[in-house]
Amino acid sequence: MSETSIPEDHPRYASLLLRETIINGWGEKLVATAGLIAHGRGEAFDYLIGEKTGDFAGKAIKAAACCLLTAERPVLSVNGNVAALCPKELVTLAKDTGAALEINLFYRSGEREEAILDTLKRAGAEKVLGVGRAASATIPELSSERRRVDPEGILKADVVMVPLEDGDRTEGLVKMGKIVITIDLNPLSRTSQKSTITIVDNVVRAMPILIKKIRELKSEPKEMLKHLLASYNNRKTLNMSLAFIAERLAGLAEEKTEPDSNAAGKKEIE
Ligand code: PTJ
Repeated sequence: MSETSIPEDHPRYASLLLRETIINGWGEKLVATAGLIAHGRGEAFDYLIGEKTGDFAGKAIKAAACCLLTAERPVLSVNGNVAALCPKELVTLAKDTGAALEINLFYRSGEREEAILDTLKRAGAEKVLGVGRAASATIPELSSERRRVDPEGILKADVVMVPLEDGDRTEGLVKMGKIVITIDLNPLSRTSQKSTITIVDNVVRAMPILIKKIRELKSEPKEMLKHLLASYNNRKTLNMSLAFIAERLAGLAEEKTEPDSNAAGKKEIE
Protein backbone atom coordinates (compact mmCIF):
# COMPACT_ATOMS: atom_id res chain seq x y z
CA MET A 1 0.00 0.00 0.00
CA SER A 2 2.81 2.37 0.96
CA GLU A 3 3.69 4.67 -1.94
CA THR A 4 7.29 5.27 -0.95
CA SER A 5 10.07 3.79 1.14
CA ILE A 6 11.45 6.08 3.83
CA PRO A 7 15.27 6.30 3.92
CA GLU A 8 16.53 5.41 7.40
CA ASP A 9 18.81 8.45 7.51
CA HIS A 10 15.90 10.85 6.99
CA PRO A 11 15.82 13.31 9.92
CA ARG A 12 12.07 12.69 10.33
CA TYR A 13 12.36 8.90 9.90
CA ALA A 14 10.40 7.85 13.02
CA SER A 15 7.58 10.29 12.35
CA LEU A 16 7.36 9.37 8.66
CA LEU A 17 7.32 5.68 9.52
CA LEU A 18 4.38 6.26 11.84
CA ARG A 19 2.62 8.17 9.09
CA GLU A 20 3.17 5.18 6.78
CA THR A 21 1.68 2.89 9.44
CA ILE A 22 -1.46 5.02 9.51
CA ILE A 23 -1.67 5.17 5.71
CA ASN A 24 -1.26 1.39 5.50
CA GLY A 25 -3.96 1.02 8.18
CA TRP A 26 -6.23 3.15 6.03
CA GLY A 27 -5.44 0.92 3.04
CA GLU A 28 -6.36 -2.13 5.11
CA LYS A 29 -9.67 -0.44 6.13
CA LEU A 30 -8.74 -0.20 9.80
CA VAL A 31 -8.32 3.57 9.82
CA ALA A 32 -11.15 5.91 8.81
CA THR A 33 -10.34 8.62 6.25
CA ALA A 34 -10.84 11.16 9.04
CA GLY A 35 -8.27 9.15 11.01
CA LEU A 36 -5.59 10.43 8.61
CA ILE A 37 -6.58 14.00 9.47
CA ALA A 38 -6.63 13.16 13.19
CA HIS A 39 -3.09 11.79 12.86
CA GLY A 40 -1.88 15.03 11.24
CA ARG A 41 -3.37 17.01 14.10
CA GLY A 42 -1.57 14.74 16.52
CA GLU A 43 1.74 15.30 14.67
CA ALA A 44 1.35 19.06 15.05
CA PHE A 45 0.83 18.79 18.81
CA ASP A 46 3.70 16.34 19.08
CA TYR A 47 5.99 19.04 17.63
CA LEU A 48 4.80 21.40 20.34
CA ILE A 49 5.73 19.01 23.16
CA GLY A 50 9.09 18.23 21.52
CA GLU A 51 8.10 14.65 20.52
CA LYS A 52 9.06 13.40 24.00
CA THR A 53 7.09 12.11 26.97
CA GLY A 54 6.90 14.99 29.44
CA ASP A 55 6.70 14.87 33.25
CA PHE A 56 3.03 15.80 32.92
CA ALA A 57 2.45 12.62 30.91
CA GLY A 58 4.52 10.59 33.39
CA LYS A 59 2.25 11.71 36.25
CA ALA A 60 -0.89 10.86 34.30
CA ILE A 61 0.54 7.47 33.26
CA LYS A 62 1.18 6.60 36.91
CA ALA A 63 -2.38 7.60 37.84
CA ALA A 64 -3.74 5.59 34.89
CA ALA A 65 -1.75 2.54 36.02
CA CYS A 66 -3.17 2.84 39.57
CA CYS A 67 -6.64 3.29 38.14
CA LEU A 68 -6.50 0.27 35.82
CA LEU A 69 -5.00 -1.92 38.57
CA THR A 70 -7.75 -1.03 41.05
CA ALA A 71 -10.66 -1.08 38.58
CA GLU A 72 -13.34 -3.76 38.88
CA ARG A 73 -14.40 -3.86 35.23
CA PRO A 74 -11.88 -1.98 33.09
CA VAL A 75 -12.37 -1.74 29.32
CA LEU A 76 -9.95 -0.57 26.64
CA SER A 77 -11.88 1.07 23.83
CA VAL A 78 -10.30 0.49 20.43
CA ASN A 79 -10.72 2.71 17.38
CA GLY A 80 -9.10 2.53 13.95
CA ASN A 81 -6.04 4.71 14.64
CA VAL A 82 -5.06 3.00 17.85
CA ALA A 83 -5.58 -0.45 16.30
CA ALA A 84 -3.22 0.50 13.48
CA LEU A 85 -0.58 2.15 15.69
CA CYS A 86 -0.29 -0.20 18.66
CA PRO A 87 -2.28 -3.45 18.45
CA LYS A 88 0.28 -5.52 20.40
CA GLU A 89 0.43 -2.99 23.25
CA LEU A 90 -3.38 -2.96 23.47
CA VAL A 91 -3.45 -6.73 23.83
CA THR A 92 -0.59 -6.74 26.38
CA LEU A 93 -2.28 -4.00 28.42
CA ALA A 94 -5.57 -5.92 28.39
CA LYS A 95 -3.84 -9.14 29.51
CA ASP A 96 -1.81 -7.42 32.25
CA THR A 97 -4.79 -5.62 33.76
CA GLY A 98 -7.63 -8.05 33.03
CA ALA A 99 -9.32 -5.33 30.97
CA ALA A 100 -11.66 -6.23 28.12
CA LEU A 101 -10.97 -4.99 24.60
CA GLU A 102 -13.96 -3.39 22.90
CA ILE A 103 -14.13 -2.01 19.37
CA ASN A 104 -15.93 1.33 19.35
CA LEU A 105 -15.92 3.40 16.18
CA PHE A 106 -17.09 6.86 15.25
CA TYR A 107 -17.21 5.87 11.58
CA ARG A 108 -18.64 2.41 12.16
CA SER A 109 -18.92 -0.12 9.35
CA GLY A 110 -18.94 -3.90 9.33
CA GLU A 111 -15.86 -3.88 7.10
CA ARG A 112 -13.84 -1.74 9.53
CA GLU A 113 -15.01 -3.77 12.54
CA GLU A 114 -13.80 -6.95 10.87
CA ALA A 115 -10.46 -5.43 9.83
CA ILE A 116 -9.79 -4.20 13.39
CA LEU A 117 -10.93 -7.50 14.90
CA ASP A 118 -8.56 -9.35 12.59
CA THR A 119 -5.64 -7.07 13.55
CA LEU A 120 -6.31 -7.53 17.28
CA LYS A 121 -6.57 -11.30 16.88
CA ARG A 122 -3.29 -11.39 14.96
CA ALA A 123 -1.76 -9.40 17.83
CA GLY A 124 -2.88 -12.13 20.26
CA ALA A 125 -6.35 -11.03 21.45
CA GLU A 126 -8.60 -13.91 22.45
CA LYS A 127 -11.84 -12.05 23.03
CA VAL A 128 -12.96 -8.75 21.53
CA LEU A 129 -16.24 -7.06 22.47
CA GLY A 130 -18.38 -4.61 20.51
CA VAL A 131 -18.40 -6.38 17.16
CA GLY A 132 -21.59 -6.51 15.06
CA ARG A 133 -24.75 -7.18 17.04
CA ALA A 134 -22.78 -7.40 20.27
CA ALA A 135 -22.75 -3.58 20.32
CA SER A 136 -26.43 -3.56 21.24
CA ALA A 137 -26.51 -1.17 24.20
CA THR A 138 -26.60 2.61 23.98
CA ILE A 139 -24.82 5.46 25.73
CA PRO A 140 -27.55 7.98 26.58
CA GLU A 141 -27.21 11.53 25.15
CA LEU A 142 -25.08 10.42 22.20
CA SER A 143 -26.35 10.35 18.65
CA SER A 144 -23.16 9.27 16.85
CA GLU A 145 -22.24 5.66 16.11
CA ARG A 146 -20.06 5.83 19.21
CA ARG A 147 -23.27 5.47 21.25
CA ARG A 148 -23.37 1.75 20.38
CA VAL A 149 -21.58 -0.23 23.07
CA ASP A 150 -21.39 -3.80 24.27
CA PRO A 151 -23.60 -4.55 27.33
CA GLU A 152 -20.80 -6.85 28.56
CA GLY A 153 -18.13 -4.18 28.11
CA ILE A 154 -18.30 -0.39 28.15
CA LEU A 155 -21.89 -0.34 29.44
CA LYS A 156 -20.92 -2.18 32.64
CA ALA A 157 -17.37 -0.81 32.95
CA ASP A 158 -16.24 1.34 35.87
CA VAL A 159 -13.07 2.48 34.06
CA VAL A 160 -12.87 3.06 30.29
CA MET A 161 -9.66 3.91 28.49
CA VAL A 162 -10.33 5.83 25.27
CA PRO A 163 -7.05 6.59 23.50
CA LEU A 164 -7.29 9.16 20.69
CA GLU A 165 -10.97 9.92 21.04
CA ASP A 166 -13.48 12.57 20.05
CA GLY A 167 -15.05 14.61 22.83
CA ASP A 168 -18.74 13.65 22.79
CA ARG A 169 -18.37 10.14 24.09
CA THR A 170 -15.91 11.13 26.79
CA GLU A 171 -18.52 13.53 28.17
CA GLY A 172 -21.23 10.89 27.81
CA LEU A 173 -19.17 8.29 29.68
CA VAL A 174 -18.26 10.72 32.47
CA LYS A 175 -21.96 11.63 32.83
CA MET A 176 -22.68 7.90 33.21
CA GLY A 177 -20.35 7.96 36.26
CA LYS A 178 -17.42 6.20 34.60
CA ILE A 179 -13.77 7.00 35.10
CA VAL A 180 -12.31 7.90 31.69
CA ILE A 181 -8.61 7.65 30.84
CA THR A 182 -7.43 9.13 27.57
CA ILE A 183 -4.17 9.47 25.64
CA ASP A 184 -4.35 12.61 23.49
CA LEU A 185 -1.58 14.82 22.17
CA ASN A 186 -3.84 17.86 22.23
CA PRO A 187 -4.29 19.08 25.83
CA LEU A 188 -7.01 21.46 24.63
CA SER A 189 -9.26 18.87 23.01
CA ARG A 190 -12.64 18.27 24.60
CA THR A 191 -11.61 14.71 25.36
CA SER A 192 -8.49 15.89 27.17
CA GLN A 193 -10.43 18.50 29.09
CA LYS A 194 -13.31 16.20 30.09
CA SER A 195 -11.44 12.99 30.91
CA THR A 196 -10.70 11.93 34.47
CA ILE A 197 -7.06 11.16 33.58
CA THR A 198 -5.44 12.72 30.49
CA ILE A 199 -2.11 11.43 29.22
CA VAL A 200 -0.84 14.19 26.90
CA ASP A 201 1.51 12.11 24.79
CA ASN A 202 1.74 10.12 21.58
CA VAL A 203 -0.06 6.82 22.00
CA VAL A 204 2.97 4.97 20.59
CA ARG A 205 5.23 6.35 23.34
CA ALA A 206 2.71 6.30 26.18
CA MET A 207 1.45 2.72 25.80
CA PRO A 208 4.82 0.95 26.44
CA ILE A 209 5.47 3.24 29.44
CA LEU A 210 2.01 2.50 30.82
CA ILE A 211 2.61 -1.24 30.45
CA LYS A 212 5.96 -0.92 32.27
CA LYS A 213 4.40 1.15 35.07
CA ILE A 214 1.62 -1.41 35.51
CA ARG A 215 4.16 -4.23 35.84
CA GLU A 216 6.08 -2.15 38.41
CA LEU A 217 3.00 -1.39 40.53
CA LYS A 218 1.13 -4.66 40.11
CA SER A 219 2.33 -6.21 43.37
CA GLU A 220 1.65 -3.11 45.50
CA PRO A 221 -1.32 -3.24 47.91
CA LYS A 222 -4.57 -2.00 46.34
CA GLU A 223 -5.09 0.49 49.19
CA MET A 224 -1.76 2.12 48.40
CA LEU A 225 -2.67 2.38 44.69
CA LYS A 226 -6.06 3.90 45.57
CA HIS A 227 -4.31 6.39 47.83
CA LEU A 228 -1.93 7.40 45.02
CA LEU A 229 -4.88 7.77 42.66
CA ALA A 230 -6.79 9.96 45.12
CA SER A 231 -3.89 12.41 45.24
CA TYR A 232 -3.88 12.84 41.44
CA ASN A 233 -5.19 16.12 40.03
CA ASN A 234 -5.93 16.10 36.29
CA ARG A 235 -6.43 19.86 36.03
CA LYS A 236 -2.95 20.36 37.46
CA THR A 237 -1.50 17.90 34.93
CA LEU A 238 -3.25 19.60 32.00
CA ASN A 239 -2.00 22.97 33.22
CA MET A 240 1.52 21.53 33.44
CA SER A 241 1.34 20.41 29.81
CA LEU A 242 0.16 23.84 28.65
CA ALA A 243 2.83 25.61 30.70
CA PHE A 244 5.44 23.26 29.23
CA ILE A 245 4.39 24.12 25.67
CA ALA A 246 4.29 27.85 26.43
CA GLU A 247 7.74 27.82 28.07
CA ARG A 248 9.22 25.66 25.34
CA LEU A 249 7.97 27.96 22.59
CA ALA A 250 9.13 31.04 24.49
CA GLY A 251 12.58 29.44 24.83
CA LEU A 252 12.73 28.61 21.13
CA ALA A 253 11.67 32.14 20.23
CA GLU A 254 14.46 33.48 22.46
CA GLU A 255 17.04 31.27 20.72
CA LYS A 256 16.18 32.81 17.36
CA THR A 257 16.93 36.33 18.60
CA GLU A 258 20.44 35.51 19.93
CA PRO A 259 22.89 37.68 17.94
CA ASP A 260 25.26 34.75 17.32
CA SER A 261 22.47 32.71 15.73
CA ASN A 262 22.75 34.96 12.64
CA ALA A 263 25.22 33.97 9.97
CA ALA A 264 28.60 35.60 10.74
CA GLY A 265 29.00 39.07 9.36
CA LYS A 266 25.43 39.32 8.05
CA LYS A 267 23.29 42.20 9.18
CA GLU A 268 19.95 41.32 10.74
CA ILE A 269 17.11 42.13 8.34
CA GLU A 270 14.85 44.78 9.86
O1 PTJ B 1 -11.77 4.85 14.09
P1 PTJ B 1 -12.93 5.75 14.39
O2 PTJ B 1 -14.04 5.62 13.38
O3 PTJ B 1 -13.46 5.56 15.78
O4 PTJ B 1 -12.42 7.27 14.29
C1 PTJ B 1 -11.25 7.65 14.99
C2 PTJ B 1 -10.95 9.17 14.84
C3 PTJ B 1 -9.57 9.41 15.42
C4 PTJ B 1 -10.99 9.53 13.37
C5 PTJ B 1 -12.02 9.95 15.62
O5 PTJ B 1 -12.02 9.55 16.96
C6 PTJ B 1 -11.79 11.44 15.52
O6 PTJ B 1 -12.29 12.12 14.63
O7 PTJ B 1 -10.99 11.96 16.48
P2 PTJ B 1 -10.59 13.52 16.57
O8 PTJ B 1 -11.77 14.32 17.01
O9 PTJ B 1 -9.87 13.92 15.34
O10 PTJ B 1 -9.57 13.49 17.78
C7 PTJ B 1 -8.41 12.76 17.74
C8 PTJ B 1 -7.44 13.33 18.78
O11 PTJ B 1 -6.33 12.46 18.89
C9 PTJ B 1 -6.89 14.72 18.44
O12 PTJ B 1 -6.93 15.55 19.58
C10 PTJ B 1 -5.43 14.45 18.03
O13 PTJ B 1 -4.58 15.51 18.37
C11 PTJ B 1 -5.11 13.22 18.84
N1 PTJ B 1 -4.11 12.34 18.26
C12 PTJ B 1 -3.88 12.05 16.95
N2 PTJ B 1 -2.89 11.15 16.81
C13 PTJ B 1 -2.47 10.84 18.05
C14 PTJ B 1 -3.25 11.59 18.99
N3 PTJ B 1 -3.06 11.48 20.31
C15 PTJ B 1 -2.12 10.62 20.75
N4 PTJ B 1 -1.34 9.87 19.93
C16 PTJ B 1 -1.48 9.95 18.58
N5 PTJ B 1 -0.71 9.20 17.77
